[in-house]
Amino acid sequence: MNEQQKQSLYDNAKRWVLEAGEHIRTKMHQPLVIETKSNPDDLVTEMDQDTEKFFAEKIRESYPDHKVLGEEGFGDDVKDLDGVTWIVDPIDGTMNFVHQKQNFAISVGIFKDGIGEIGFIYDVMKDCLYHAKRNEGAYKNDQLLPALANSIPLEEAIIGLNSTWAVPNKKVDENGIHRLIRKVRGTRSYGSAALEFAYIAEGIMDSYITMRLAPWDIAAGIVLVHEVGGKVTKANGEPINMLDKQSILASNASIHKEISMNYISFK
Ligand code: 2AM
Ligand code: CA
Ligand code: CA
Ligand code: CA
Repeated sequence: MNEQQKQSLYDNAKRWVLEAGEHIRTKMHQPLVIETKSNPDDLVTEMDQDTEKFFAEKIRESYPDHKVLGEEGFGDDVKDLDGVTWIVDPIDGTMNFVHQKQNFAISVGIFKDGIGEIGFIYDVMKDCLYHAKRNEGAYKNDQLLPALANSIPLEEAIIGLNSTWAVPNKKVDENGIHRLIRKVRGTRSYGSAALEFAYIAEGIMDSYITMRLAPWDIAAGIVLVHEVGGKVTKANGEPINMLDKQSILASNASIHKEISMNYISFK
């Protein structure tokens, strides 16, 4: 992919992300069909499905040789990341979408031969677009995001966690997580993995630790966080497998190593 092709891919993806967001906003107050998936709290709506269909159609029409990996099953059965793959979460934070009508995002990551090239995280109700191209910096709307500070002590960090950590869990060394919670300045839980990644890229949160995320939860976020010098790994520091689900530690570099080495032992 040359620079011009990359720019045109980026421009099309951006247009579709904004168009999908606009569509969601106009339909926001219409009644929703809500179903559940793996458990009663795992929600999906027609809007998740329609938005993913919208992306799959646009991508297939313009880029028949690209692959689509999406949460709701309208993409392809992706077995490898050879060539160009669009990794799409049509609505990240569906529970927020349903209950709060805000605090959800469209997340689109474009990978080439396994490397994250382009990322979009669109906070639909705030009309705020986080975007990045590899080696060209990350932006919040028109504002270039500065490189993350490299010397934040853990005592002054804010970390994103969810309630998984407050209940007993066989896999988790609660001791480590509890020590970490006592050590840091504060914790947050936003309910959208994509937005938590965006906040790390923006430098308003220092780490995000979570149990089990899928490729579409993290694809765009990885591109953004890398562009500002942050690190994304499995919770114990091992490299991510972009075709699988896994725990995640996304963080500015200053505390990434300390957290993965001294506080977390699970995969
Ligand atoms: P989703 O809204 O696209 O499903 C919630 O803390 C975050 O975890 C959201 O980003 C949510 O994405 C993600 N998540 C991943 N797997 C989930 C599951 N099985 N149930 C609920 N949220 C899940
Ligand atoms: Ca979901
Ligand atoms: Ca998601
Ligand atoms: Ca989703």
